[in-house]
Amino acid sequence: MKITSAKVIVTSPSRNFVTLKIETDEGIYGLGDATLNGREKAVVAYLEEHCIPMLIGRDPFQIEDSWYLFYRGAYWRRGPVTMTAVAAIDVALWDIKGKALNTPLYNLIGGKSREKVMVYAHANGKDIEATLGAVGREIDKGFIAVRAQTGIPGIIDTYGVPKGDAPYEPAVRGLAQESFWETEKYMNHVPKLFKRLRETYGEDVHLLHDVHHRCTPIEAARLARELEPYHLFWLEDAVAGELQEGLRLIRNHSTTPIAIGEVFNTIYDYSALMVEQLFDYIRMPIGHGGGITHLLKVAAFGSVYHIKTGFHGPTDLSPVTMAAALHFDLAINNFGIQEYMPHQAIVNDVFKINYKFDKGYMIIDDSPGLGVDIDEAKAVKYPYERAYLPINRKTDGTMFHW
Ligand code: EZ4
Ligand code: CO
Repeated sequence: MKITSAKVIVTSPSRNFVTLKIETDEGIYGLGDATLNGREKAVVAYLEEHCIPMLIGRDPFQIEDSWYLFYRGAYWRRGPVTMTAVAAIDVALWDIKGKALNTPLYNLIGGKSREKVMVYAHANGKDIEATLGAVGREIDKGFIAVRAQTGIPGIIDTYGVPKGDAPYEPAVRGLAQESFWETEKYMNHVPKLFKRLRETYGEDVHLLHDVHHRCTPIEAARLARELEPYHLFWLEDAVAGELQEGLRLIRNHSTTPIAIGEVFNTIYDYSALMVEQLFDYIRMPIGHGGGITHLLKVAAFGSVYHIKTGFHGPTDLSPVTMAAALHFDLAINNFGIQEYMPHQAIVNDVFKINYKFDKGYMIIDDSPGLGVDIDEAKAVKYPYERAYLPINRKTDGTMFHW
């Protein structure tokens, strides 16, 4: 089999998605997700200018060699743009192989280790009362794990809480909007939310929280310690992703489990953290971390240290990444949990999906390959629209982490 062509499809049903489609001389094609929220066109250019010309004529079954061609064969390696492009190529090749061998992807990477994938929902509200209600609604839908984010008195807007009634969506069309932040108010408020959540919903529901990179190491250590009585499933991105050493301070002060890595893109962002066992859950998604080939290595390395996966699954990853993640989550032993932020219904006008939510878990059918398809005629009905993630300032104007 040979790769005869490849193209990048950009579509925006409610939000932008970038999809790589690789075609072969046997009529089989594969899909990869190349969406990098707010920087979509950078990945489009990287794929079109630098990767697609090198793909033509290659054997799509040589996935490992292709991975190293696009990773090691680029002198300027690593980084989110590059690794999102590498991921899209890698996932599309696995999709082709599954279709050619007429078997679901999970069978190519070890076979099923479980029948269904535990997922967590998002719940948020403008204050503690509203967040309590939102968590209750997710539990009523059947979720057994819920991430809770709440508005903070005295802070205009908070990560994870939408301004109006629309579902939370991180990127907004147009240029970057400004938000404002005060860590002190946040740190005093969040433990009150989790106290109320445990009083209201008991010990059994898994509760998660995302700090979204906003604490210094000593602040994060205090927060993790103050949340300890509420037994979180995890505290996510308690310090900024690039500050690996910061996790040591959290560990020294708390037993709250730590998740990190949604902005990481290779094993080299994690290796010291794993060996020193400074965190518990790998967040790097297949779509941004070099694809299935690389995540298999990251997960295997983590398994040595009893670290589990908990892949990022926001709306800014397309159904192609969600399906790839679900196959992966089914197959590996050290799966922990999968984030599930449902796409708006209009996304299904462009993408045909093969997974569904069922009582706290996701299940996926046994279509060959990934099992997700894209309708190119529908995709052109939703042209790209520039969108940005917000920027964040302290209330005195200092540029801060978003
Ligand atoms: O802000 O995916 O855990 N989830 C998150 C997300 C990220 C967005 C950025 O594009 O932190 O909401
Ligand atoms: Co996050």
